[in-house]
Amino acid sequence: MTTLHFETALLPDGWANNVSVTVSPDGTIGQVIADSNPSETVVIPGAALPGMPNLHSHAFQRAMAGLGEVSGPARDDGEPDSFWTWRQVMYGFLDALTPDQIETIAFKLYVDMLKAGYTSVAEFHYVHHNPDGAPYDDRAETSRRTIAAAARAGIGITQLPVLYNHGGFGGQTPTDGQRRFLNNADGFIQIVSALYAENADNPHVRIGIAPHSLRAVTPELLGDVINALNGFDAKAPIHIHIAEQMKEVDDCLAWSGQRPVEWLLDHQSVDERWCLIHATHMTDAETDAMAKAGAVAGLCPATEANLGDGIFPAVRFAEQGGIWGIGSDSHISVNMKEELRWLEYGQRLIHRQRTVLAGGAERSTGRALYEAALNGGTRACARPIGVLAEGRRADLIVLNTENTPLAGRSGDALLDAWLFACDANPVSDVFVGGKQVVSDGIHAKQDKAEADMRAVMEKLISG
Ligand code: NGQ
Ligand code: ZN
Repeated sequence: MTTLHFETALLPDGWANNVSVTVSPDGTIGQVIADSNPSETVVIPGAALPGMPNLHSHAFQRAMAGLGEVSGPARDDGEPDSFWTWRQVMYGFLDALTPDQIETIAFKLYVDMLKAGYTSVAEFHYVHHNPDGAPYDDRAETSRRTIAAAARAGIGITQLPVLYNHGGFGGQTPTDGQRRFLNNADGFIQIVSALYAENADNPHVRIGIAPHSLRAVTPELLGDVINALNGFDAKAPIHIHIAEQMKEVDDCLAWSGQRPVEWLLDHQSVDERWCLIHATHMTDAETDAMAKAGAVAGLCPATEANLGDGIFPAVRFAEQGGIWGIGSDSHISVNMKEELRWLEYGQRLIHRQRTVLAGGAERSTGRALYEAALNGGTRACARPIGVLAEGRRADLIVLNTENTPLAGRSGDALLDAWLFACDANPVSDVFVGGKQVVSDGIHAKQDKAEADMRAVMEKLISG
């Protein structure tokens, strides 16, 4: 049992000073005591907060961040650059990516996530096969590499192997660019069962599944795989991309007569184990029904802006009691404040109001955003995280409060200053399962991660 002492910390019922947190050898919090007066122990200066879950990641995309910003050739059909043209660039990027490279990119990304204050990640993992599209000898090869990268970096992971078998609604034939993603039910369940067998007793790892989208599966395949999953774990998380683009909504209507969220709510028992990624384009009725179902909205504002998706109806969803969390998705940036700030700013711009997600009178917007994202991220990752309390993982971050704009502030004002007014990253220390992985802003393996990543990027660009 080790004990950590913090000058100040955000506990479930608010801020407290002189907080001691005991951590058992397996990384779980024992006791949390406020106003304790440690004598011989080191008190960690700054403000401690639960570490943030990053509920949506495609790790490999970090290596192409920024490469999709050049406008494409003017096209005969007059279609502008869009999500769909970006997706072609992304598919091209997968032509040669090796398992070693996949692991190196994820390792560097996860080191950067920890430094940014994310202490766990839900990896929506869909590059399963080799560049020809044939499975590796070990079908779970690239999934294992991702879990290994998380272990090396020291971040908790919810690994979500992706079910992907079709190129569009109604079981359309996949395109060549999708060849590395494809599995039928049997091949997919082999991956899931291998991952369950290996990670059953590891408190840092949780396994779930991610049907990629309603475009990539048929209703039958979706049902079969969820039934099989329930044989392993009837509470395992299920994540799916949904209603991100208007073309997707239109194609779903043409296929089924229903919109994507409407279809899903009607055909699956969507509840708290589900995380609907993006869910950007919903009617009011869909928004209310999704909130009522308890599914988490997996919001990725930086990526959604980058890809030109649209703006999620966050105000209505929150008013209906909807639960949401944040992810950095394509990793166009790895910066928690961008996700939370842009979520709030998008809503301010639409509604022409301020403090729109504060959730009531005289509440700090920063605190409300941070706690909502902790809550949704915890549900989506399906691990005992997100709160500094007995029985949860000892995953926490410490903000350096010595420099402006945090200096001289306390309590919620620290969160408002960080999320709205900080340009530098004030995260100084990060603990995962009670183990310190970032000290004074430095991750012990950051130089190795940077050197290896640079070598991969040079190779990928030179071909
Ligand atoms: C993805 N990304 O799987 O990486 C997707 C694009 C698709 C986002 N949805 C591909 N942001 O949805 O077909
Ligand atoms: Zn995604």
